[in-house]
Amino acid sequence: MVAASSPACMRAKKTKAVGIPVVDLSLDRSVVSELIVKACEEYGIFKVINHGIPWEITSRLEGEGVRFFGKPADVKQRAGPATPFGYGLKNIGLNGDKGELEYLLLHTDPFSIAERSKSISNEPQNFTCAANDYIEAVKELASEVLHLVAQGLWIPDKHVFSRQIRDVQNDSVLRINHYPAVKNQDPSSKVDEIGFGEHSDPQILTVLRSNDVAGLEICMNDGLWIPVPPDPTQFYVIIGDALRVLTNGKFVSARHRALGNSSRNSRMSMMYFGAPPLTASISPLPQFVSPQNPRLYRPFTWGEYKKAAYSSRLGDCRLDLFKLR
Ligand code: GA4
Repeated sequence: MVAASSPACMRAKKTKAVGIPVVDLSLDRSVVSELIVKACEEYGIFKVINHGIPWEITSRLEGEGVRFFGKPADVKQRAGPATPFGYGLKNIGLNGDKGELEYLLLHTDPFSIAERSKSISNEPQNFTCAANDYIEAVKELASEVLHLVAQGLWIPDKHVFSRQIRDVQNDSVLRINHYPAVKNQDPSSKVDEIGFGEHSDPQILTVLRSNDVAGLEICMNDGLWIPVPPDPTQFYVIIGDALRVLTNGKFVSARHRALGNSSRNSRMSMMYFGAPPLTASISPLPQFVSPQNPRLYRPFTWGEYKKAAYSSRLGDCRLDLFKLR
């Protein structure tokens, strides 16, 4: 059940049929960059189509996920607990948050992936390759989106955002969430359960892909939740807190959640969270600060923000700790 003490956004029951913006990456770059900036300002989420990521790359990692989550509970536990990396069951983060899911949370560094693969797969090499190929592909997509963001914001240095996630020391993570299917029970009984509670992502941006089972919702400014329709062949980009700060609040970091799975099919989503190195400074870029638009956040490092995130509860507004006004 949704707790009475949960944030207003989470208590809102109504949903409305508003479309999440769709951005066709094959269109003219200047048109695309404008569409992306508008979507980042208004929604903090958009869907990308014609993204160029081969289906084979996505389906290979999905296959590895299905194989892993299909294993007996005691075998999966060998890849856990997720503190924070590894296999997690219902526990989220380090401060008592719970959700109706199981997941794998992995640092994207190839060495960490290779190490973790040993407890995830009987053929670790296959998991390692599938994860590394997927990470490379979505990182390219994220970089391309960040180039377009810079272009749409008229920033001459098109690498200003992308270099953060491309740095060899980047702190990006990969998450595979599995929301089990409802078996032999009234599907309506799961409706009020939360799969993964309301939160914003701390990183720069998230690239999300799910199978065709619904569940993801986004919170609009007016507190209404809107469903994000699943589309297995496409990707959603979600703006994170770090990019919100870099743009001095021009972009919104979308608050989102996953409902408990009420379907007879299990839901699986894969998220790449693009993050800078721990020592990177996260501070509003000078372009976004003026007497009319005073600086909203004090400078901090990604390491500091990550520490604040892991000391907080999922639904907390972590950015408030760094706000100046
Ligand atoms: C939300 C976004 C990513 O899934 C994540 C999550 C992380 C975790 O599951 O370990 C956190 C959550 C996320 C934000 C607040 C802290 C940390 C759980 C939690 C309660 C991997 C991330 O980077 O931050």
